[in-house]
Amino acid sequence: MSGQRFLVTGGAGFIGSNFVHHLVARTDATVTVLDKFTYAGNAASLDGLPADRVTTVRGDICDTALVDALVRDADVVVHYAAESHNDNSLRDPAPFVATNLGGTFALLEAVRRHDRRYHHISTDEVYGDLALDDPARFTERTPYRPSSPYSSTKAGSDLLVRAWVRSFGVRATISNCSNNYGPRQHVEKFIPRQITNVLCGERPRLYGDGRNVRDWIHADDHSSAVLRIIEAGRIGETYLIGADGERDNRSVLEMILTTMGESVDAYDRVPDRAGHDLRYAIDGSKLTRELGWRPEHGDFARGLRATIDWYRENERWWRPQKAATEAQYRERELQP
Ligand code: NAD
Ligand code: TDX
Repeated sequence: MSGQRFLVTGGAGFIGSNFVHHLVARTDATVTVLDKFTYAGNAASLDGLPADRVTTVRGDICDTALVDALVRDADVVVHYAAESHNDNSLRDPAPFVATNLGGTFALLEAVRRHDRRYHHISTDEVYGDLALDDPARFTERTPYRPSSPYSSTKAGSDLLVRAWVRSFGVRATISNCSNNYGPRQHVEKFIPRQITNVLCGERPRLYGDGRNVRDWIHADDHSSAVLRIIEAGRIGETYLIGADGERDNRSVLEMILTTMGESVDAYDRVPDRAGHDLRYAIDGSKLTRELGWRPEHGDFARGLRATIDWYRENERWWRPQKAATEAQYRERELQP
């Protein structure tokens, strides 16, 4: 792994930027970030990184000429770039199809041409959802059953990767991770939305009855798992990444409120998300068994406190996005 050149797509987003920081801290790799800087990309997320090791290119993963040149100059490609928000995909699926499917296709063709190692970042949402009272969890063998435009385009992108491995011998691995939390997550997402609502004096918003369960993992743990897979994962394999962090949305919201010194019921219930997945749950035992990976941030209450502190201390990072994000949510709440 020494001295390798990484191309990280979506490296100005929440999880991609976490991985770039992780890579710089834990390896001697050099990194090129390819990011379109959509509403979700934030240059400040890459602040403090050494200029002699990290280069940022503003561009689209659907731009085949640009992608070809950048892939040619890399040893390893790690593909994070995506349209990532379910609610947005319900309002306008078009960019999800273009970026998540078209962009992955462009990258796969380039890694095929140049025979580069490729790691594909995906989500547990490709497996659909589980019943609240079902003891089952997702494994690498669970059939694909995505629900939303977002998750169906991620599922399609995973299938492209599998086909390129089998048909063209592309050296790829795939990881499907559960819900991430931590610093630098866009304020459209559940946890940062509620934290910043409280900081702005706005009431948090819970969809439906709040019984939906998400399996939370700290973004630092996601990054260490991805690096481990790149170092030691078997080509062609899929690895699920999770940290046994199942919690229902209402409990998470109540934890945010109490941690921030608010009354436990100081939130509003708003109309449910269309097609809202009930429960996600990851069985991550393959990754532990095969590659010896374990999460280091298993204490959710502690991770949440640190995340709340980060949003308190980094208002300059999130404030510019807050008003526009909430304006879009207000439109959604007004829809019949
Ligand atoms: P994000 O929305 O915070 O960041 C996405 C980044 O991709 C942004 O910087 C954006 O500018 C960039 N981007 C979007 N379209 C692009 C394009 N056409 N070309 C180049 N760059 C483009 O997303 P995130 O939450 O950091 O998610 C990153 C990846 O991890 C996604 O592939 C997502 O499916 C996956 N994932 C996310 C979670 C989660 O909980 N957030 C969980 C599992 C997997
Ligand atoms: O205001 C809200 N109120 C609310 O109750 C918002 C924004 C969300 N929710 C609920 C919906 C979900 O059940 O909270 C849960 C989490 O919502 P999101 O943060 O939108 O995440 P989710 O839809 O679970 O998808 C996330 O995890 C899997 C990421 O956005 C995806 O990119 C990832 O693949």
